[in-house]
Formats: sequence, structure tokens, C-alpha cells
Amino acid sequence: MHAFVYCLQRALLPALFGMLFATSSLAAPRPPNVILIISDDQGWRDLRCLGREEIITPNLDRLAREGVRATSFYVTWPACTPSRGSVLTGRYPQRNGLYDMVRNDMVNFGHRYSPAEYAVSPEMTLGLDPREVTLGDALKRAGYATGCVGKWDMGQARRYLPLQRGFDFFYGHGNNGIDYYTHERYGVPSLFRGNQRTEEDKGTYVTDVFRREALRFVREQKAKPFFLYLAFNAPHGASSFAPDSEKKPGEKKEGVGVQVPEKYLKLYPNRDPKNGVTRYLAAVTCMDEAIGELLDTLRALGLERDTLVLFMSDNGGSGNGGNAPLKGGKSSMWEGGLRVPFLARWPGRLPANAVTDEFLTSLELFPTLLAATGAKPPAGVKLDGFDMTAVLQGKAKSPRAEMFWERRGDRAARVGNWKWVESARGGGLFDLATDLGEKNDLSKQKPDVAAQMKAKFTAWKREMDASEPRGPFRDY
Ligand SMILES: [Ca+2]
Repeated sequence: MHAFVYCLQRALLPALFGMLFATSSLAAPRPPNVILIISDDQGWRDLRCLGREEIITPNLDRLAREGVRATSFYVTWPACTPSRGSVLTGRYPQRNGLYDMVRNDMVNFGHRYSPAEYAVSPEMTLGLDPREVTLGDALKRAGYATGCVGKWDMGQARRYLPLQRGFDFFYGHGNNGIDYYTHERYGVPSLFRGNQRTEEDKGTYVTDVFRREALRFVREQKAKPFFLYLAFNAPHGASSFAPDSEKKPGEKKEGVGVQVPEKYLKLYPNRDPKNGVTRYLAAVTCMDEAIGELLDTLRALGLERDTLVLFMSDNGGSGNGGNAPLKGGKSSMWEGGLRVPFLARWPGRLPANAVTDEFLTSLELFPTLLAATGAKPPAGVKLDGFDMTAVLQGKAKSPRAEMFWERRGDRAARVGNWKWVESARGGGLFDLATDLGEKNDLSKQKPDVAAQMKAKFTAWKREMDASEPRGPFRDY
């Protein structure tokens, strides 16, 4: 008899659970999971589907086919830290206070830090102002499980690390970049699990580490809505120097560039494996494979339709990246520094295989994710973007009319299709509608437009200066 009841339970319980699940999913659709993926220094054209024929990116191409690709999508700064700070806060760098790199200058001269020296250096003591509200904070308050895997880049002191900034889970590095294998930054071990530094994965290629931890987080949190911020350091060059043994006497230490396992280099048999571009392409392919496994896992767990997946680069491509036909690259005010690849997939909510050239920026991410998840806007916080869902759906024009950038005295604005640049590397006025490559300076033909652009920049700058002061650079 007991055996019979047991068999009955074994047969009926799964069916009962299945009915319960079906009923509850009909009654109240669960808020979507969100996976926000950021790559590092990947150029505007650096996916096969974006036109770089030689790159192998089947999984991101698939994401593009199954979702929306935005072709006029900008970041707020042409390099890592401030750009990523805006993604996490929804605010201009000049408003949230993180408007330059959190980076030790001496590494530029080949200096290798001792742990004690590093502990009191800017990379340890600076970070995103603790008063800022992050996407992790906002979504955690809405009941989400929140995880951060990869390059945090918002500071490494305890108060700056993800567990103190709205994330339940963190495995990654707090600083700007590491060696892909030793996970050191100029000699200092830099990976954290939670709040603790760890060397548990030393020797393992870090994209594979981030892949494993992202999959772990998704599998562990599949029962409740989750937010995964998956920030790769690939395909950025490694923050390490070639061994002294490879250095000639008196020679300046050189960075080792992009590191990548042989396996991925072999996918490019017609290219020189020692070439920096080859290693860059292969590092993107490795990251693409990790993203593919994440997408496969969502499908296997039945979460594909319940998950909004976003992908972008944190700034334009550097030396190895492909930004053409855009001008310039990382660190510049030209389109090649500021315009990045952007993909969004949400089956049933966003169209498949769609392309939008509407004017959008990373400032739109925060309000868009609040809207998608039903999270409340943080009280008393001025956000600089808007919910772009209707734009991605192709149902509305972008309400964005203007955007401004400032980096160390370099200044730029886009208003409509006009782009204005004043920088150490040149400037001018350009009509992006006819001159995407910013080749034809119209400032002499259109002095009135150039003057209006400059006036708008000045007004924006005045607004930033009048906003509540934020550290680490304007805490007064
Ligand atoms: Ca970057």
C-alpha cells in the first residue's frame, strides 16, 4: 500500500506542479530577467553581422537576428570607467562625479606595484560615489536577485565593491583591467569573490572564468527574476607587461596586448597568430562563445522568452578594433570613440531581426530597465535618459534631441544630425546625415550652427556644474 501511494505521488506530483506552474504563469507573468552584457573596447563594426567579414561571432550575430540592433547608439565617455559608471547610474559622468578613469598613472611608465604601495594608490581609494544609486540597487529593491560578473571598474575599497552597491553576488575585478591568466594588475592579484580577493582561478583564461560564473548565477537564480550584469574585460589589452627576460636593457616595458588561448587563434588560420588584430578577433570569438553558452542555457532552462538580453561595448575600438567608416577610436570625441555596437533581444516584446538608426545612448538603459522590470525610479535622483522600449520596438521616434561629451578639455555635442567637436585632436562641425566619417568640416559655411552647438554645450556644462556635487572628482 505504501509502495502504491509512493508510486502515485511519484506519478502525480510532477503533474500537479506542472499545473500549478502553468496556472501561475498565466495568472501573473513574472517580471523579466535582465542580462546586460558589456564588452571592452569593441569597435562599432566588430561583429560579423555589423560588417566585419573576418570576425567569427555566430552567437552575437544570432542575438542580433533574434532582436534589435541599434546603429546610432552612444556611450557617455570614450573610455572604460566613466562610460560604465553611466550605465550603472543612468547619469552623465559629469553628474555622477565619475568623469575620468580610476587608474594609476605610474603604470604608463612600466611601474610594478607592491601590494602595500598599491593599497594606498588611487585605484584603491577612488570609486563611484556611494550616494549614487546603481542598477543593482534599483532592481534588488524590486525583488530581483542581482549578480555582477567581470569588470566592475567602480573602485575596489570595500564601500565601492558590488556587494555594497546593490548586488547579491560578485565575481570579478574591481579595477580597470587585469592579465587574462594571472588575473593580476601590474603584479597585484585582482579578482574578488564577493568582498574577498581570491587567487582560486589563477592560470585560467578569465573569459572562461566569467563564463562559468555567469552560468552558475543564472542556474542558481533561475527560480526568481534575476539581473546579471556581465561585464567582460575582453577584448581589451591585458594590464600586464612582457616579462623582463624579453626586454632589452634600457627598453621601456611594453604591455602584452590582448591575450587569448591557442584554440581561438586556430580559428583564424590565414592570419598571423602573433598579430595584435588576430588576437583581438580571437578574444572576441571566445567571448562570443561564452555568450552563446549563456543563450543556450536560457533556452534549456525555459527562460528565453522571460529574459531581456542586452549587449554593448563600453567605448569605441582602440588600435585593433574596427570603427570604419567612423573617424577616430577610443579616447577621442569622434564617432569612432563614442558610437558602439548595441543589441537587445526580448522575444515577444522586441521585434526580431530589426535595425534602428534612432539616436540612442547608454543613458537610456537605466530608465528602460526600470520600465521593463517594474522597478521604481530612485527617489530624488535625476536620470539623464528615457525608456527606449518603444523606440526599439519601432513604434516611436527617439525623444533624444541632443547629447554632450567632455573629456579632459575635449568637448563634443550632437544635436539632431549635427556633430560639433572641439578637442586637442581637432574639431569642427559635421552633418552626420551625409558625413558619418566626420570628414567635411562645415563650421566656416555654417558659423551660426557651430555657435549654437557651442552654446548648447555651455548650457549643458552649466547644468552639470550646478548639480549636487559627487566624488571622487567633484566632491565639493
Ligand atoms: Ca573600454
